[in-house]
Amino acid sequence: MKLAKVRLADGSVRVASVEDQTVKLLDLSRSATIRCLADILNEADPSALARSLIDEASDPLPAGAVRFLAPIDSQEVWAAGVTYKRSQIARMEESESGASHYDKVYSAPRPELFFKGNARRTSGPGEPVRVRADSRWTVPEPECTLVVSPKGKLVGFTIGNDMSARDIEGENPLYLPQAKVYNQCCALGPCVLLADQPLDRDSTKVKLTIHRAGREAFKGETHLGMIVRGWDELIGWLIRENDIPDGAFLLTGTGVVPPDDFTLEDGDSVSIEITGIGTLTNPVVKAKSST
Ligand code: DO4
Ligand code: MG
Repeated sequence: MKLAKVRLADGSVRVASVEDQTVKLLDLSRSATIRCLADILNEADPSALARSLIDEASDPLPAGAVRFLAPIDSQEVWAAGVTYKRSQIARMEESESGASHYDKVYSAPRPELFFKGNARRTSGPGEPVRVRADSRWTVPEPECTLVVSPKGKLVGFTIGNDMSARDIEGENPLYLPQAKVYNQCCALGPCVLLADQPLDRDSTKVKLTIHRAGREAFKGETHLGMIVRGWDELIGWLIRENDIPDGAFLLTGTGVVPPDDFTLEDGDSVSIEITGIGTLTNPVVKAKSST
């Protein structure tokens, strides 16, 4: 079952189930305690609860009749890094001073985890993702994203874009937070595939396509079987001495890296498709540098 946050033509925001391009609205007023999508995701059995809240009185809608929003409420967004060999190699090349850190973290027991943002910094489908005005080299990172409950349970999967200023990160590893966390630095969506339908990692593809002026500027793909870490392993490290009272989204790292002479430009369009979840597409914005 897939759940989403959607905006209807009248402007109202609703939680919905999505199946075969058909959207069924949920009626949250039937529950005294459920106010948003996160409340459903954080319950013991999100599928059963969502099914019980489907509003049979309202007609199912075609997916094209609603606007999909980022499926986030008050959760934090975290990200894992260097979980694919491809990312380890790219990072070692980009950073002379930090190369050995990237080499070690790929195989160390403790993964790289960093805070990526919150709802305010996160774009939904169709909303812009940003290239920092002070970056000359920024790429999207297409990442399978775990939806984690406050108790650390894997409750679902969505698609994430971990926008990354590779020049800022490469100049000095201590600049990582600025390379990774800024306005519109992350995109999530279009829906959450509930985890009671587990993803088969080897057959789940992650595809990245970047369009520029109507033409394909980059295309690449990987599959989840290439990730060196397990989902429970990553979540276990995330919640170690670190409460997530509202739950969290955990991006699991990138295995698709455009060539080093490629940077996103204002007006590009980034699409990330993950088998079984859907496609997340965002336009790219970059303000002119004031420096
Ligand atoms: O170490 C820098 C970030 C790595 C990352 O974001 C990734 O591998 O996806
Ligand atoms: Mg990443």
